Amino acid sequence: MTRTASIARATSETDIRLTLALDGTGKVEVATGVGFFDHMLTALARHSLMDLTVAARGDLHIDDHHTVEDVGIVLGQALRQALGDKRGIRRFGQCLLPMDEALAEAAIDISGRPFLAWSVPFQRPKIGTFDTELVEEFFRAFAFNAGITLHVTLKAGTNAHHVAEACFKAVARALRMALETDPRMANEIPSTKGSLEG
Ligand SMILES: [Mn+2]
Repeated sequence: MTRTASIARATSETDIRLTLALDGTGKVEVATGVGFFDHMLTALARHSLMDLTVAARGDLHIDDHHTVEDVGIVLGQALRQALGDKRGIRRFGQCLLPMDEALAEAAIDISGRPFLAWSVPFQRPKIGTFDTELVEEFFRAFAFNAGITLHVTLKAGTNAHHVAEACFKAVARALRMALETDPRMANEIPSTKGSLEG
């Protein structure tokens, strides 16, 4: 069984095509028109070892908001689809990730219950032209559409580029752990309820 998904989504604000393979090698091809966001999606794929392609055309003449949020929606939908009934996965994952002065912690439960606990203060509103508040928007859209519980907490950090990047890498590493199959649980759904459908 291959854990992959391919989704196309078009609205009046964005047009997104995305493919995802959970058991990949971190192969990435992303073009969203938002440079810093491409940099973050690349980090997310590389460090989760998911293969990811994203081609997005959004209403960037307004700002980056719709594009970033909608890629989060589609990536979440793709993750949910690729996971199927979640048989055999580790389900939980966590990572404490340093990047120079920044230290970000991510904890994930592939629970079927969407939740985002976000505690990441940015000291600057912008990274280049990118609004730092969009990092939270992305992860909320991702968590809610994937149906996962996601906690991200910043332990230290002042440089906004480092803070954002540490968050993406921490989530990537936590995801990698949670998505992995557990040989001791090969055909089991890791829930006492017998379902992780939410
Ligand atoms: Mn960087």
